[in-house]
Amino acid sequence: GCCTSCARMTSLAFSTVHPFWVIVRNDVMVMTPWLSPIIWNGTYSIDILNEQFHKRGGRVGVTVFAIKKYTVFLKMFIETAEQFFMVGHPVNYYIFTDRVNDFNGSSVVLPEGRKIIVLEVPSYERWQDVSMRRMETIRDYSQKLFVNEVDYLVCVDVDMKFSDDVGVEILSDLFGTLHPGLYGKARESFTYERNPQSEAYIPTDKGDFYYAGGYFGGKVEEVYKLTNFCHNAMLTDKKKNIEAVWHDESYLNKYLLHYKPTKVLSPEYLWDNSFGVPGFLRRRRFVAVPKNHNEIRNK
Ligand code: 2GW
Ligand code: MN
Repeated sequence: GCCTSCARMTSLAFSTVHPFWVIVRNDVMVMTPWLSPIIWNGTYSIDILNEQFHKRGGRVGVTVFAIKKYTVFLKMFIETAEQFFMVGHPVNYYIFTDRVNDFNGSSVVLPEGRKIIVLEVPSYERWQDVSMRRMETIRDYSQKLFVNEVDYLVCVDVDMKFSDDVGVEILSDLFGTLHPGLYGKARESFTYERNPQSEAYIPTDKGDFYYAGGYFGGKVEEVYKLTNFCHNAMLTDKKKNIEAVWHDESYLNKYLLHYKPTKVLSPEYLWDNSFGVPGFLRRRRFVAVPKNHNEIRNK
């Protein structure tokens, strides 16, 4: 705690005096100016949230893309997700790949209610297209598949592993995640697209947060709207021979500036150990797997 009275309040709250959880983080922002919670360890009770979610019978889908050599990341991703992701809740893993034979789903045994669905997609020559076309694919499958099977979608990068709990506390109509590299940095230094001709353009005096391309989600209908916007914006730019500086991430940031997320995930949910472990980071729930860029990125 910051002072003795905070410390006392905390211990009182956890004793018998008051039944409610007390939000005790004073080192980080726990709410946006538009009153969406920012999710950090210590700001919620997972027991209450699990009970609520269970009563409503929510279903969660995860989308992950493993194109070309990126199939090597799937095993670690799934195995650690089974340890930490939405434990005790139904989950559909939607694995999009061009190498359906690379992933032997039978090697991972999933408990009832959790399953892997492998979906074949074309691979693009340019890696920028591999990354950006995820928006189009998620949009299309939202309409033709996800909407019939799940309530929420969690759309993430595959070059990652879970190392601590990620549960229903992240779920909301529309959520984005604070990029670990730009957390706490000045708005002017955010790597938004700065070309006014681009659909992803954000001027230097605008922008709430810098959100990460590798972790967003929400209700299927909201994810449909987000991915539809991003894909169409990319196509409009492409006609003008423009490609935003950080590809899909730039368009995502533009969308979330105008359609404010109803929850924001702290960098606990998307960390890279090359940034060290700052004091505010009490948990590292989902971390980047170091990759040999030359080896993995060249076909
Ligand atoms: C190949 C060469 C160079 C870069 C990416 C790829 C590649 C990516 C690939 O051969 N196969 C593949 O399946 N991918 C998918 O795209 C995979 O799901 C991967 O996690 C995702 C993004 O590529 P990644 O993880 O190598 O790039 P990061 O970690 O720098 O991603 C951030 O920036 C991207 C835009 O440049 C995206 O916004 C991404 O969501 C961000 O996390
Ligand atoms: Mn990545």
